[in-house]
Amino acid sequence: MTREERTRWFLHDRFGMFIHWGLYAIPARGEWVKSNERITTEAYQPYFEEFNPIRYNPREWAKAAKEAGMKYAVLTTKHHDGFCLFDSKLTAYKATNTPAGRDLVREYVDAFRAEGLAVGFYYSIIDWHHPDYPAVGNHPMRENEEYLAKPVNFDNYLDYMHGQVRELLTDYGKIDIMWFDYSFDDMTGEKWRATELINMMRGIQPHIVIDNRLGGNIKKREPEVYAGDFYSPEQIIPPGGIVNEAGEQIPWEACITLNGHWGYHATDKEYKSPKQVVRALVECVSKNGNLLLNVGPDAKGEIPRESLDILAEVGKWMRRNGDSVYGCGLADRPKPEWGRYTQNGSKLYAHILDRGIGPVYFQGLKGKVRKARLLADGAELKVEVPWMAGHYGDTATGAFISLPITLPDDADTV
Ligand code: JFZ
Repeated sequence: MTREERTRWFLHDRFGMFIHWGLYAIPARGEWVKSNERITTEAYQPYFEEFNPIRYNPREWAKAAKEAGMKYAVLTTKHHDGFCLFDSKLTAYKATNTPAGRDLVREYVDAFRAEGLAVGFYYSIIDWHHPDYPAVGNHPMRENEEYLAKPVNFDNYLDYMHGQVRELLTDYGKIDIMWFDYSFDDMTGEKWRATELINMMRGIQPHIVIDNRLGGNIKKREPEVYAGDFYSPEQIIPPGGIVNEAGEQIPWEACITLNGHWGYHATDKEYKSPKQVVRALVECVSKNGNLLLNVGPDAKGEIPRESLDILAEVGKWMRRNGDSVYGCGLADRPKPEWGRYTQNGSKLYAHILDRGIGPVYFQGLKGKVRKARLLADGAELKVEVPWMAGHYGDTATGAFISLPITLPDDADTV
């Protein structure tokens, strides 16, 4: 399969749920807490012995994602702390050995598939727990000098890492996305035996869409086999979208948190508004990208109320305006001053983000608008040229569309 064939559904669906969940939900200070606070493996162990998400019901998570208009999800199967949410045969450091006593990944896959969403796995190639992962970069998982001096056999770790990826792609049915995280400095590409890894993966699930964090350069005309299927900007929407060396659009997905943390953080209440989320999604699609919006469930297994409320509001907008997102992408015209265009074939969607006064001006569309409708309620919109327009030289090629004075509360898409 070509990258274009693999990513066709991904570029159509545009909007996914990222889920960062693990032992770090107990300290509730984000997923990097072990590293940031130099917590030793010994001091982190009580979280393992205590982990028991009694209210974990991934069907509720899947319904919240579906109601928000999301079409796929990506769950952390193992984050940097090395704790596995799945029943790996290669380690005892897994959810089935905690009081939870269950394969949390299997329940996630079953629940999201049951709600009709595509299913993805996040997998950290960095591992602060495995004895043969070295202390490199800013990953001080070796807590003391004696531990730092201990020699490691990195190939043993790579056998473990490859083996777990094989487990994930063999034991849980059809998986749609593999979201690796992350290469850094010289720890990239073949340092992970990435070609061998990708070839193994494609042998098991040839259709699977893979991110670009194994390394390589996805922007090359001929990228490495492990450079991935999509570019993965984080906490930012790339100003001009993402193109390769030849100027060709390449698939990308911006991953963004709802507050300031990926993993559950009990006191971070700085959440983005539903309107900010909708605008971020529209901006991504207008630049031919996807949005992977994160939730960080708590130690009991529940998505924070604030996140659920935002997702519900976004879902209201998506139910009335989703046609301007799904199957849409970069428009064949420059960004207008009042907002963003998205386009699907001959249908042009105008997202009026900064309305101004009077009719909205559409540069270059004179005589080209067959009909205009407010997407939220289907109301007809008048295409008309205001009598003063003749006096403005730059309107010779434009069209003016008049909008109702009061738009339906969530309708700003024409
Ligand atoms: C990584 C993780 O460390 C983080 O916890 C979260 O899972 C996020 C989605 O991915 O964050 C990164 C990855 C790479 C860089 C910075 C943060 N980088 O290359 O600077």
